[in-house]
Amino acid sequence: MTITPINLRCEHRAEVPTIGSEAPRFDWALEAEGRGRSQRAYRVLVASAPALLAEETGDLWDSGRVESSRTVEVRYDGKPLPPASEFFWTVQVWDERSEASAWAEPVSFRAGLESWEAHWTFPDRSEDLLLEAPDADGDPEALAAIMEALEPSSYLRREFEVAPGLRRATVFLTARGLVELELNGEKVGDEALAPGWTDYHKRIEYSVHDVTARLRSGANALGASLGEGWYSGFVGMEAKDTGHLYGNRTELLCELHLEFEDGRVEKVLSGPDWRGSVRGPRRYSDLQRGEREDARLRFDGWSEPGFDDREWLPVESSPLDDAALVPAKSQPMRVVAELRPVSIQQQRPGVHLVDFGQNFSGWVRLTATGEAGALVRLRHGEMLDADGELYTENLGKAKQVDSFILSGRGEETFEPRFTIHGFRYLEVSGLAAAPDESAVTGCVVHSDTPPVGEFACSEELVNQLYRNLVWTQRSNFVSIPTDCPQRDERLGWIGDACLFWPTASLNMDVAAFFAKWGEDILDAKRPDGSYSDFAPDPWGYWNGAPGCADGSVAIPWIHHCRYGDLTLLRRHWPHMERFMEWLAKDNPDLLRKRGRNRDYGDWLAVGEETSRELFATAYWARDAELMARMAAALGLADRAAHYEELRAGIASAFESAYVEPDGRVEGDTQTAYLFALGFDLVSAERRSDVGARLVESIERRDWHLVTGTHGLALACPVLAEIGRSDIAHRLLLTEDFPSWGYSIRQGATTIWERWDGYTEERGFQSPTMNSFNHYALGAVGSWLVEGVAGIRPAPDAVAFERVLIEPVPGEMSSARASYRSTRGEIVSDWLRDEGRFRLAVTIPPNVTATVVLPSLGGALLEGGKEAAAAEGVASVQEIDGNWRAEIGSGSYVFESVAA
Ligand code: RAM
Repeated sequence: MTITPINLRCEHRAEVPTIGSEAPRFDWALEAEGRGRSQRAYRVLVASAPALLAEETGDLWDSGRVESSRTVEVRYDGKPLPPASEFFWTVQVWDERSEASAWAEPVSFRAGLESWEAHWTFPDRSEDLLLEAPDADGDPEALAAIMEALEPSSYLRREFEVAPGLRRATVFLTARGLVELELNGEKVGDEALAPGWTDYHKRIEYSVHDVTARLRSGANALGASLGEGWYSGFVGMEAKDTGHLYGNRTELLCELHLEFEDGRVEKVLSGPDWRGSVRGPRRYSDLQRGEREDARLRFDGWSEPGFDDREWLPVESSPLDDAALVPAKSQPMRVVAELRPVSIQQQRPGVHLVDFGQNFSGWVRLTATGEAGALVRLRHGEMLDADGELYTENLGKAKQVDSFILSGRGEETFEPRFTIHGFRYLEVSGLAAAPDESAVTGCVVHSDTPPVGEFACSEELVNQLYRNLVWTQRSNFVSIPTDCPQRDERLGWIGDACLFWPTASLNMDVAAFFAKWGEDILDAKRPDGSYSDFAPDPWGYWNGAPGCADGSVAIPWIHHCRYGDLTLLRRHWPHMERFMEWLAKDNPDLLRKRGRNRDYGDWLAVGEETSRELFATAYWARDAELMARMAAALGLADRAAHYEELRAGIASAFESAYVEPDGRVEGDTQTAYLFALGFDLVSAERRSDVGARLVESIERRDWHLVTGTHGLALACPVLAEIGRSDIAHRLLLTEDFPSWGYSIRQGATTIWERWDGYTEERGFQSPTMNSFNHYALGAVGSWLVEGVAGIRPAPDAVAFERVLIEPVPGEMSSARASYRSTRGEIVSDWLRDEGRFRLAVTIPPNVTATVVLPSLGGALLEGGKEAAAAEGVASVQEIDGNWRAEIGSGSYVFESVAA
């Protein structure tokens, strides 16, 4: 009967993270045979070498046996951790009978640099840059703009000697711009688009790589190539024609630390002794516009020792400035998957259309053969127009055109490095012959957040909806959570994110991802205490909008519920308090009448306009409710009382201002009812009238939702809560306009920005704002897992320490979801047929659950026997037509049978 600690993570990351200045936190999940298992005690060891752990010694920290069931946020409390070093840790636990587990497989983490000695380094650009006319997809205006802003990539190199006796070699790497580093002819690490997007004037992330195995005694070489990225390329729709948002020159910062057996440390630093060139193959690169490579200019062997760099130029370098250099907090971006074409068709002679069958973010790797100087052009788009041609009008200035110039030296492979596109279709032109299926690869690129959830049910339409929303998340979690991956916007809208976050965090482990983006949100905060509408915010002029800024309060709370992250709450708390003061300042009558700034309201509703004041006030009440809960979690009783009182005040102001005695809410819109109910803004005696009005408002639309993104996020949970889950199910299965099913019938493989992004009658919506890969309307995903499949945290449970398994089956015949929580895997898997409802449940050790399933008049069995007598089942009751069982950890198969 073993119990085993698994999934060891430090600062929410399984892969070797580099920590900042704070003492790191550890967590682990448990795996055990049998039922009702739990952890009674733990012991953590942290050591400077793995061999010490094998001897059960933690030279840096030995927590000793701690009598506690705690498995999340266990904070390091040992000797100071020396900078620029690697550490190893493991954990052992004792189960409920005090039997010890084996030690977990050790894992490691690193400490970052205390201070940098390297200099920002860039090639001398005094020479003619050999500017080249980029591909502007036939748009002269765009061409002029790109010409002005984009320059050839910088290449930098340096050789160095390594003496014998090397023990460890570590690279610390970042850039102003994007960087790829090569060592002795091969790329270091597998990251893409590093160092990602931050406000580079305030904070730049760096990555750390162990390269010990890649070095040899004697001559070695480093080579770095740089791209514009978010630092100096085109960003957002406000980039207009300028580019160069944070700076106009890309620069490298890099340190290679060589540690020798005798304790000596040598450093290879970016600085004046490097050589540089701007005459290399990458003629320009831009995240939105695309990239061009001229293979005739490839420098063979440039990152290997012995390369002839006499034509390369000296470099310039500059010392560090005030921007903080911090280790990357989140998983890096990577090529996470590869897609094969599902079809390749000739459009016209020399022009082929490739369909990858899936809308996604990334780029294409292409293998081609042809004459020297031949230009191969790759255009990327999400849709086809009525003539079957690539549709790119909705991209705005984000041209998404890559081009490759062949060297004529036989088969050549091209893969862009410093751009990213949102697309399903690729148009290739300039090839001598039709591309072979194996020559075209769709590289799926995003932040490598670990998948933790799965969902499937008996309705294929709903399964497609789920796949679409997962792909939309994958396409948009790219360094930050963007609204869309394709057009000239791609911004971290906090409103969209907070709607989707409950879903996002059930699909992927986004704990580390938000640890990073949360810092971007704080960097974008305004001096007056309000939050920006998106982050990072390079322009600094949109802030405080209802439903947007409020997300900065909601997301930390969601994280605490999912991951048990008090550190995150503490970090954000003072900022949230200031925001609440900012809200209160101009709204003494507790209605949010002023300070609404851009005031987007219930964004993109079709045919119903919800009062913006009502909308804003509802969010304020919700903020106050979450603030009260967070204050309680932080042990701030006074603040909790303050915010409870504020919430009650706003709710009653809301009710008197907007709710009539018969339950009619101002405007009579679906969203007004959903807010009143979902944010608990009407008194108990009016709830059922308001609920009835909500139902009427949906019936009036022939059982369709016409809300915008904010109303939609509440629809299914609220309908289920008022006892009308039948309507929630009906919405899931609707196929005519407006509905998720409608977009699926039009072939959607991701969630659309707008219900009417494309309609059979009108065709495409206005190209100025029409994305087919926007997650906000995918916020229904959490209800698929929590409602249909029925996996929910119990009220007030931290990191799923107590779970409620309560499926909402509707007319479906089966559904299954799993969620790999920080504590371990949770599964709910139900099926019904004649006279029987079967529910298989898995609950991880240390967790208890309440299981609720329909009573069919007969008995409740578990494993074929009476459930109440089953091992691990603490109690069984029949209440209001449902069975309710309290259980401990383990796997169970319940069956509710007819009389
Ligand atoms: C659009 C974005 C985003 C939305 C804002 C208000 O530009 O695409 O989805 O939240 O506007």
